[in-house]
Amino acid sequence: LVLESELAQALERGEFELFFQPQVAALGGEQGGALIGAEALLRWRHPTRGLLGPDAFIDVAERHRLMLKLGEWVLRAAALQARDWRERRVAAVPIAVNLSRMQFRLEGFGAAVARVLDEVGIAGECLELELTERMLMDEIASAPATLTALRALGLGVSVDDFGTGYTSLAHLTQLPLDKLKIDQSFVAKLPEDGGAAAITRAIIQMARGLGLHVSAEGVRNSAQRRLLADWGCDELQGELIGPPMAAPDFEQWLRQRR
Ligand code: G
Ligand code: G
Ligand code: MN
Ligand code: NA
Repeated sequence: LVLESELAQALERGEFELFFQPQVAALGGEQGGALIGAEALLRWRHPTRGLLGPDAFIDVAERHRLMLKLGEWVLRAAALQARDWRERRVAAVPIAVNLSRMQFRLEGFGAAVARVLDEVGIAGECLELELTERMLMDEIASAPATLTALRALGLGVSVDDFGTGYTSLAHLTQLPLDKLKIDQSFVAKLPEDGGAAAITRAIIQMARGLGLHVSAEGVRNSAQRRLLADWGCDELQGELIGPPMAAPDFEQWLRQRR
């Protein structure tokens, strides 16, 4: 059990870190094509319990206002990493940041993002934001304006875990979005499961019809990669390509791949 006060203290002590999972073009070799992005995934280097993933603490942070502070830390850390990778010519790809519902609900969230970009000195194109269907539908009244403001800053907006929520398709066509990320539960059942295959193909077709990019998460084997590429999926993410890694390991992964 984690307490809010422990999280606040961890933030002050600098115990949070971002890991990065590569996102690559679906077309290319056995492990996909060119690097086109990296997803930032939050970790807590706990002094006694080791490396903790978000499942161990996000819910607690969400129940308190600490998630706003933590979310802003993540945004700034991702922005700093994007700047560092550009400056050192490691990679000039956007870093995708997972938003919490509390951040997305915040009035003036667009302005808060603009402030971080300005402070760090990067363009909006250096970041992408991932939202869940649930977050979009819960804030359907304010979502169009918020998304429009974010995209005006140059940020890409993706719908995470797509296919598991309850996005009204009517709303989907109206919202200014850039990308759908097919939930890994569907990808995990490929290639055997006919139902998962039908849903995956339908999402890819729909995304293309709506002019959205489409990415598949949790790609673990080459049969999955081949099917997704054949079906027209643009991007891949998953263990087959690379796991979430600390920044130095990500850089090493990238060097070895070239
Ligand atoms: O690596 P993985 O265990 O990191 O992530 C588990 C869940 O935690 C995923 O659903 C992911 O979207 C979420 N998550 C990871 N990093 C962050 C973050 O920085 N902020 C928020 N709000 N959620 C995150
Ligand atoms: O933000 P999102 O809910 O998409 O979080 C992605 C989660 O999926 C993270 O916890 C990440 O560590 C995990 N993950 C990434 N690639 C794979 C994979 O190939 N297989 C499985 N099972 N999990 C993965
Ligand atoms: Mn995500
Ligand atoms: Na996801």
